[in-house]
Formats: sequence, structure tokens, C-alpha cells
Amino acid sequence: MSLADFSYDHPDRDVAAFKRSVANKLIYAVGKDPVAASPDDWLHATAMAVRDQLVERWMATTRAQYAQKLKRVYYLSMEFLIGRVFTNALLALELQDTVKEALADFGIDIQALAEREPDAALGNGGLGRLAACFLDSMATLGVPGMGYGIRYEYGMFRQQIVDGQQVETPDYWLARGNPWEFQRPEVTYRVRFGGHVQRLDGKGASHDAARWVDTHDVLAMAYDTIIPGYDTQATQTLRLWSARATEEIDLSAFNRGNYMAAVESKNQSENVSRVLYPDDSTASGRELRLHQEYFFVSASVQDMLHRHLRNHTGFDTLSKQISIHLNDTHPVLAIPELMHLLIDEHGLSWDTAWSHTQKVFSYTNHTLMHEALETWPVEVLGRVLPRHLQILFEINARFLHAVAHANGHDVELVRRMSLIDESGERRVRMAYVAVLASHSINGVSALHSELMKQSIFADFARLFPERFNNKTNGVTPRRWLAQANPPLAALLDARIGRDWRRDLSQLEALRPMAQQPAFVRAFRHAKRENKLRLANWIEQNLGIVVDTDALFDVQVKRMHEYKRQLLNVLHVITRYQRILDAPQAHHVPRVVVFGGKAASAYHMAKLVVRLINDVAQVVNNDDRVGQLLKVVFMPNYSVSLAEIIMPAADLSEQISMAGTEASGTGNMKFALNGALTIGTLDGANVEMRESVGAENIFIFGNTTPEVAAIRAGGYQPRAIYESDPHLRGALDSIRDGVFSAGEPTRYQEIYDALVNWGDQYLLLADYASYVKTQDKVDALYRHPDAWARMAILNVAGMGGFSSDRTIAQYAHEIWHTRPVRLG
Ligand code: B1N
Repeated sequence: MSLADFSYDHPDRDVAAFKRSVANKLIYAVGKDPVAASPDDWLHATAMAVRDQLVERWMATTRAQYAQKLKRVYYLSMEFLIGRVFTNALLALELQDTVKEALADFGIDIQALAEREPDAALGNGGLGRLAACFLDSMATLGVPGMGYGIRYEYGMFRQQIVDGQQVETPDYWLARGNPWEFQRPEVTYRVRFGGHVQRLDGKGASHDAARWVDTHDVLAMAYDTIIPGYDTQATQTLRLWSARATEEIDLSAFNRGNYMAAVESKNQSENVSRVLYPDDSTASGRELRLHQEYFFVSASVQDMLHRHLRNHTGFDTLSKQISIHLNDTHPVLAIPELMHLLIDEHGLSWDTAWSHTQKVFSYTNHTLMHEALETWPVEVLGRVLPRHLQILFEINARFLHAVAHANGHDVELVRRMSLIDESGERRVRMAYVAVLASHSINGVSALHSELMKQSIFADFARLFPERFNNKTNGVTPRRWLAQANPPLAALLDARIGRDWRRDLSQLEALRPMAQQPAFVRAFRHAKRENKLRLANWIEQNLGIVVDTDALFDVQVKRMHEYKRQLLNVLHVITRYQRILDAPQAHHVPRVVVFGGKAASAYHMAKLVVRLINDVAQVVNNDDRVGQLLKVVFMPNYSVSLAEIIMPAADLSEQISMAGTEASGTGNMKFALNGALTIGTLDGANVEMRESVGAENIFIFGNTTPEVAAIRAGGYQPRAIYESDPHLRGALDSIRDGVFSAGEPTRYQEIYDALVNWGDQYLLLADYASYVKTQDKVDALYRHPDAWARMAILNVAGMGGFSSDRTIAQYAHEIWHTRPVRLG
């Protein structure tokens, strides 16, 4: 059959045609009578009608990729924090008006419908959201390839605040089905665990080969989601793996007459894709996590090789055809997996396999923090993946031999660079495996990439300086400006045209407009609309009334000590005490908004959530304060909540201790939406300062070298506490139960951590500088036009922080790919 013989209904953009399409989906795919259809039925039907329009583009993209024999990029990530798909798809297809009108004819409000869609929250925070922004940009730029990950049944937990405390509940996001995915039962691979290894010793195979036997297997089944590009026919594919039991597991127990055991073991093996680990910036180290990591990389690598062999007779050109990118160390097992498949299944020699491997892999590091660096006990790896442990040992032996040989048998150097940490229980250092097997290793901001070379990878950076590089993160302007901020987007369209959506550098054209009163007025108007939207959300959901003229001061991100939400709280308490001390003084009214989830096992982070809620209780109900200060904790911070919060912020809090936040991406979303930043010289804040101008950002606190010096000099937080009465006032009120009257000692631990136990993240050292800078923020806010001018200059300077820029750099400098051309 030729394509010309194949006729089908070409999707249409006119309202009548779209209505027919929705009605057809409702009746024939959802199986509902329009008179009985629920809002979710309508959402489903509409989603499927929209999806039809993506499918054509998807097929065209795939065909063009094959025809043009393009190198493919495989982006491996444990997390893809996609959020809602519906609105994003409408935006990509420029179909908002058509669908709005069509639904209105059915008596349905498009926005109410869109808000029914659950977030695809298959990620924790910045790392997962970055992967989602990258897919959007890869689609838009036509980078050929695929994202590979896990189809978790339960994504990020839902956070409720009960009596001021975080309570986690599971989020079964698939409950009503997922209209965006295509199940691919025919794309299923066997993933093996356990068992043991038999040496083949030359028996016909390459002498490097081994046989891995007696394994317990799980099947990985593919689900594909189309990621549309903007203003292009090109799309990207997200392929997520779901675990299925193999039949023989069921049968063996079944044959022994133990039906229940058979079904139980089926459940066991399907657990591997059940739930996302709710840890951000920490390594969990649990065995199920290791199973998850291997499960998805094994299926992905098998899938890549399968695709390669469909079009090539061998592996000679592998590294010209594919590029495998490791999003942090979580997918590092793809390295020994590729070696295993090439050697044991396809008969390549070790040297040939290793040479391919080193050309194919690249790796992004996302954190330098010790507790996030993944290491797996040799004992566990040996039990779960015996063949892979052997391969890792062999890689290590060959590497250390070369290091020793070239460095006069420097034992200390060999110990430091070994892939195996021998200092206690022997553990494999996954980041070292990634560095050794990759041709490119990048950090995610200029500062982080430098620190990476000086700290965790210092020895490797000396040995392989050419491998290390920086790719500063970015965010997609489609979701984070066009979609999240309709008032500002409309203003930009009117003044600089619509092209900023795919060329964000065009925001530069706003710079002179900061001096035009009419533009400043329009800009302030847009911000006010966004603040109203958030204020309404807060009143409707939390019953707190906030003043939209007040300064909206926002910190939303994962709860973590290094991010220093507690420093923000100290400032809030200081403001509160100032208001009480001088009720008549002219205070600038503020609404301080917090949001973020704490990992379920992270005690200190949860205690800070509770403190914020307790402080809010006291402050918001103190009549002496009135509208001068309101504290709001937004429960269940998520991508879709972020889309409401970011555009409404006046002030963005990016206050991590210098040297700890690898990049940050929330910082970029806020500034792009016209918030001013108060921040430390950490992560990408440093580059944002360069782009928006040092006079347009509020920088405070100790720098990375200053942090190092303070620590080296024997940091004494208690001395700072004793010498600063304002700081003492805030800390004492926490310690003495001012915010926990029913249980005065509730926060003793927080006080102790800061004053008596070393204040690991130097909050006290930065407090005075922070408060002083907050006073400057107040002073500027008293001049609304001056504030708005500065905010405009921030938007104008953010053009470089598009993930399109980031992905173009990855494509040119790391992956060496060409974009697909579509007719
Ligand atoms: O990755 C983001 C950065 O913008 C943030 O600064 C950085 O903190 C974040 C273990 C992580 N680093 N490491 C993680 C996530 C999950 C996990 O299980 C570590 N997340 C980051 C994007 O570059």
C-alpha cells in the first residue's frame, strides 16, 4: 500500500468541524450520550479530538527523521514533571479560539474544563520540570529524538495542610484514564534482575562475553505521549515504561496450586513502576529505587538498539546515529547496560563496546550536595545486577591501571578516583561512572559548572578537562509566559509582536519601553490582573483576604534547609515585631506567600512547613497587624499552581546559601513574569544579575568564597545571635512558643539547629544583610512606577533564559545533531 492510497479524515480547524470531532469522540470513543456526559467525559472527548491533530504531525516528524537519517538524541530521566497537557496542546496548535468557541456551543466553559485535568506530576521539582521544558524545546527546535522515563502510577504526592502540618496522600493521576498516551503492548522488553553470571571463556562468543542466568524478569511496556512543538510541524515523543509481570512468574506458582501467591508475585513485579520517590536533592538508597533505575534504562537501551538494527546491519556507526543523555546519575546504569548488550548479546569485544559507549553518552550534573550523590553498595548491586557489577569492576580496573601508570602509582590519587568508595561499606560512585563513560559532562549554571570542576570532579577535570562544560538552564516561554500569563503575553504581542514565543531574545525590544509612561501603565495593569487572580484563589481556597496593593513576596520551591525558607520566616517575624513595636509607622504592606512540599521522611523540612503555618495563624489573626502583613502557605504546590503564582509575584525569593543551588529555574520563571528578585549570588542568579543589570536585582549575603572562609574560620552562629537584637527577638519568639502557644517547645529544635548546632546553611550569617536588603525592597515599592520600570527591565533581560537557547547549545555542542526539516 502506498500512502497515496490511504485516505483518512484530515483534522480540521473550523469550529463546526471541531464540534463534530468532539461529538464523535464523546459518542464512539468515550461511549457517552451527550445528554448524560459528565464534565470529565467532555474533557476526554475534547482531548482526543485535539490529539488527533497532533498525530499527523507526529507521523510526519517520524517519517522525516528516518528519511533524513538524522542522529537521534535519547534523553533519559527518572522524572518528567509535565503538568497539564490540554492547554499546552491548544497553545502549540494555536487552537484556543476554535476549541473555546466549539465548547461554548455545547454550553461548556473551556477554562473550567481545563482545570479538571490532573497534573502529570512525574517529578519532584526543578530536575523533573527541566526535563519537561527540554522536551518542549526539543520539539520546537526539531531536535530528533525521544525522552525516556517511567510511567509512575502515583506521581508526586498530594500535600494537604492539617492543623498546620503537611499530610501526604497518594495521587492516582490515572484514575480517569489518560487521553494523551498511546499504549504500545507490542513494544515490550524483558528486564532481568538477580540470578548469576556464567563465564563463557571463548565458547564461540567474544572472550569478553558472559551469560547472565536464573534471573527474575519483569516486562517493560511502552506508553507514548506526543509533545508538540510550537509554530512547527515537528513533535517530540515521550516514551514511558510501565512494569508488567511475565507470564512464567504467574505460572510457576500457579502450577504449584498456589493461585494467591501467583497473583501476589505479579503484584510484586509490577511494583517497580508504581510510585515516584518523593525525594528532591537527596538520594534515597532503597533497593526498589535501584530496580526502578535499571528497569527503565534497560528497556530504553534495548529499544534504541532494536531501532538501530532495523536500519543498520551492525554497530559501526552507532555513535553517529545516537546520543544518550543522562539527566543526573539516576540513569547511569544505562552505561553498563549498553556494554552488557553489545558484548553479551551482540558479540562485540570489550574495546569496541567501550569505544562506542564513550562516544554515545553525555551527562548533566544537577547538584554538588553530598546527600544527593548516588552511591550503591557493592553488595546490593552484586545481588540485583551481578553482570553489571562485573562490568563496572572491569571498567574500574582498566581505568585505575591507566591512572596509576600515568601518575607514578600515586595510591592516594587512585583511591580518590576509584569508581568504588572503599572507605566503609564498599559502594559504587555513580557520578564517577557517568564522568568516566561520557564525552561531555555539564553543570547547569556558570557558577555550578565551575564549582563542579573544583569540588566533586576535581581529579577528573584535571585528567579530562575537555569533557567539562556549562549549559545554563532555561525555561520554556510557551508554558511559562504565553500560557501562564495571558495579560502580559497580550501586552507583548501588541508592542513587540508574537515572535518572542520562539525567539525569546526579542524581549530586548522592551528595554526602551521602560521609559514610556503608557507602557509602564499597561504593564502595571497586567500585573494587577494576575495578582487579582491569585488573591481570588487564596480567598476561595484558604479563606484569607489579601490586599492586591500589597507587595506579593513569594517563595515557592521544594522545602529544603539549603533553600533557607527559614531565613524568609525570620524576616517575616522581624517585620511582625516591627509592626507591633511601631504600629503608627509607615510600613509597606506585604503578602508573604510560601509553597512547597517536604520529602515525607525529611523531619526538619516538615517542621519548617509547620512553623510557616503557625506563624501565618498568629500574624493573620492579629488585629494590630491588619493588612500590613499576611502570611500564606499555598498547599500542594504543583506545576498548575505555579502557573497562577509566578505571574502574580512582585518579589521572587531566591535565597539559598551561596554554592548550594545548582541553578534554580523558578528564579527565571518569576523574572520572566515581571517579578524582581531578592537573592544570593548562587546558581543562575549570578547570570540573571548580569543579564538584567546589577542595579535591577536585590543581591545580598555571603558569596561562595565568603561562605568557605566563614566555615574555615570556625563559624560561631551564637555570637551573631547574641550581638543582633532583632535576630535574637525573632529566634527567641520561635523558641518561646509565641507561634505555638499550645506547645511552647515545638520549635526548640529549630532554634537549636541555628544557634547551638552550627547553623549548617549560615542563615544567621546572612540575616542582617537580608533584612537590610528587604528594607531597600520596601523603599522601592513605595514608588510604583519606578518598581514597574525595574520589573520591565527584568523581563527585557530574560531572553537568554529560554530553554530553546539551552537546547540549541546541547544540540550543537554536545549531541551534534541537525534539526529535522519538515515540508
Ligand atoms: O535540578 C534543577 C536545578 O535548577 C536545581 O538547582 C537543582 O537543585 C535540581 C535527586 C535531584 N538537583 N538534584 C536534584 C532530584 C531528585 C533526586 O531524587 C536529586 N534536583 C536538582 C535543574 O537543573
